[in-house]
Amino acid sequence: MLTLYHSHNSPYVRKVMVLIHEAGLSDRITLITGSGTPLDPATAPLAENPLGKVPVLTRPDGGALYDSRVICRYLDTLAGDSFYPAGARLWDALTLEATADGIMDAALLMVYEDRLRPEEKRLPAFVEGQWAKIMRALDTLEARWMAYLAGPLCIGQIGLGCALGYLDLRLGARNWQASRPQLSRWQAGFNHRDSMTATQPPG
Ligand SMILES: N[C@@H](CCC(=O)N[C@@H](CS)C(=O)NCC(=O)O)C(=O)O
Repeated sequence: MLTLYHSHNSPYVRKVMVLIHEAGLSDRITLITGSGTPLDPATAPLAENPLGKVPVLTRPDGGALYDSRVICRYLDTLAGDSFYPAGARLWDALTLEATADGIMDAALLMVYEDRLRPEEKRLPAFVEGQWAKIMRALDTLEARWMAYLAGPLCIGQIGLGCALGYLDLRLGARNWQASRPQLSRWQAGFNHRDSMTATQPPG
C-alpha cells in the first residue's frame, strides 16, 4: 500500500489526488493528514520530506517521494503512462504543469504573507508582484493555450484545474476570470469532472 501525506486545501495535494482519481488508483493509496507552514512544520512529515512540505508519498518498497511533480510522474507509471503524452506534446504538458505550479507558488506566497507576517511587516509590493506573475501566466494561457487545453487530458490540465481552483479558494475577490472568458469557460467545464468534484477543498 502507498501512503499519501495529505492536506485538504493544498492545491499541490489536490493535483496528486485528481491524478489518483483519473487513473483509478484510489484503492492503492492510504491518506494521512499532515501539514505545516514555514513558521511551524506542525504535522508535516519531516522524516520523509526534510523540506516540511506536502504532498509526500511513501512506498513500501522504496523511499518517500516528493514533490507533487515527482509523485504524479511516479503514479503515472503505475497507471500505464497515461497522463504524460509521448513525443513533442510532452514538452507542452510539462511546461503547462510548470505554469500551473508557478501559479500555485505565487498564490501560496500571497496567502503566507497575509497569514504569517504581522501586518506592520507586510510588503504590499511583494504581494502585488506575485499577483502580477499570476496575471501574466493567465493572460498567456488565454492567448496561446486554449487549443492545447481542449486536447487530451494530461498532467498539464490537471495542474491548471487545481491552480485555478486555489485562486478561487484563496484569492476569489480578485476575480481573475473578468478578462479571460475562454479560460473561465474551460475551467467551468473542467470543474465538472468527477475527479474535481471529489477533491473540492473544504476551505
Ligand atoms: N513544489 C511543491 C510545493 C508543496 C508545498 O508548498 N506545499 C505546501 C502546502 S500547500 C506546504 O506544505 N507548505 C509548507 C511549507 O512551505 O513549509 C510541490 O509541488 O509539492
